Amino acid sequence: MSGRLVAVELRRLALPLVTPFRTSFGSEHDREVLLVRVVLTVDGTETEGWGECVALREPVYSAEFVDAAELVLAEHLVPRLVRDGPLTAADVAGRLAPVKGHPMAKAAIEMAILDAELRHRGVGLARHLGGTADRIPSGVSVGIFDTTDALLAAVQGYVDDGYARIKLKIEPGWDLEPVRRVRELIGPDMGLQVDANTAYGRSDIDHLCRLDEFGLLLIEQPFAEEDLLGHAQLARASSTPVCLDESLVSLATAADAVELGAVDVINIKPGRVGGYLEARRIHDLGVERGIPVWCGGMLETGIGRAANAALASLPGFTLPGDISAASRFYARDIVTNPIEVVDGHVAVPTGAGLGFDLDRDHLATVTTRTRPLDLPGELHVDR
Ligand code: NPG
Repeated sequence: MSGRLVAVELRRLALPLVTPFRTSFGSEHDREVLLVRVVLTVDGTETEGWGECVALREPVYSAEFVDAAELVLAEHLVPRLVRDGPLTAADVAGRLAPVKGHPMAKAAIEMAILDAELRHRGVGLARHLGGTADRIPSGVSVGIFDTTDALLAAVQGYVDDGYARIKLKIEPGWDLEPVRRVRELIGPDMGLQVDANTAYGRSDIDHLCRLDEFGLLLIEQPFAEEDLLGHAQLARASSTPVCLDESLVSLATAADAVELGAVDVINIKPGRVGGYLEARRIHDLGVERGIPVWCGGMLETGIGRAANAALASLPGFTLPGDISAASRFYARDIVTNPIEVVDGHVAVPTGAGLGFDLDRDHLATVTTRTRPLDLPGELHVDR
C-alpha cells in the first residue's frame, strides 16, 4: 500500500550522557541526535512516523557525521523520494541508490517511513520483520577507563544490574590486562567479548592471539574498515571468533566477507547498512551461511533502541546484542516506555510501528532545532 510523504521535518536534540563513553576513537560526553519526522498519507489517512539517525557529531566511527546527514537528507534524499511519487518503505533503498554512501542518513528516512506505514497498518516492527522472540538477552558495552580498578567497579555494577554479557572496548595498551582482570572478576561462564573499533593493524596479529586464553565470544573489528584480508588472516591465526562491524556496510560486503573467511560473527547495525530492511537481509545471510549475528548499538534514544530490540527478535540473533537499558546512557529518555533490563533481558516492543511512545514534552525540552523541509511537488509527466 503506497503512501505520499506530505511532511518531513528534521530535528536536532542535545542529550547529555550519564557518564562519558570512551572508545579507541574518542570520548562521547553527550549525544547530538538527528531525528526525522514524517507524515505519510495512506488511503486518505495521515500517520506520523519517526526515524533516528545514528551518525555521530564527528566522522570518527565512519565517514558519516550528523551535519552531513542532515544536509544530505534535506538536499538530496528527501527531494528524490518525494519527486518520484507515492512509495512504501520497501521502495526507499532503491530510490536512494543513485546517491552514493550515507547509509545512516538513508536508514533514518526509511525508518521514519516504516514507522508511519506500520502504525497505519497497526503492525509492530518485530512482527513485520519476522521476529520470533518476545524478549532478548541484553549485553552492555563498557568503555575504556583510566584505571583497571575503575573498569572493574563499572563491570561489577553491570553484573549486579543483571546484564547477560559484557563487551569491553580495547585499544593498544588497554587489552590483555583489563581483559584478564575482568575475566577473573566475572568468572569463566559469563559471556565476554572485546571491540577494538579499528585500533590495531595486521602486525598485531600475534599480540591479539594472546586474547585466545580468555575464552572470548568474539573480537570485534580490530583492523581498518577496508582490511578484509587482514581480518581473514586473524581469523585463521586465532581461535577467538572474528566479528566485523565497521567493514560491513551492506548485504554485498557481508557476503564477500563471509566468502573470504574474514568474518565468523556479524554485528548488524541498521544505520551502518542503510536500514532495517537491509539489516534483515544480512540476518538472512547469516542464517543461510551458519554465521551468528547480533545487534550492535550506537547510543540510540528510545526510538532506535525499540527498533533494535524488534530486529534482534529474529531467530538468527543468537548472541546478546548491545541493547542495554536506556538509563545506562540517558537520565531521561525521549519515550515514555524506555527499554529496561529485567533478569538480563529486554522485552521486544509489541506496539504498532517501531513500538515506542514519544514523550513529547521531554522531546521539546531537548530539541535544539526543528527544520521542516519544503517538499518539491511531484513531477506529473503526461505520457
Ligand atoms: O550500547 O548503544 C550502545 C553502545 C554500543 O559500544 C557500542 N557502540 O563501536 O559499537 C560501537 C560503539 C559505538 C559507540 C559506536 C558510539 C559509535 C558511537
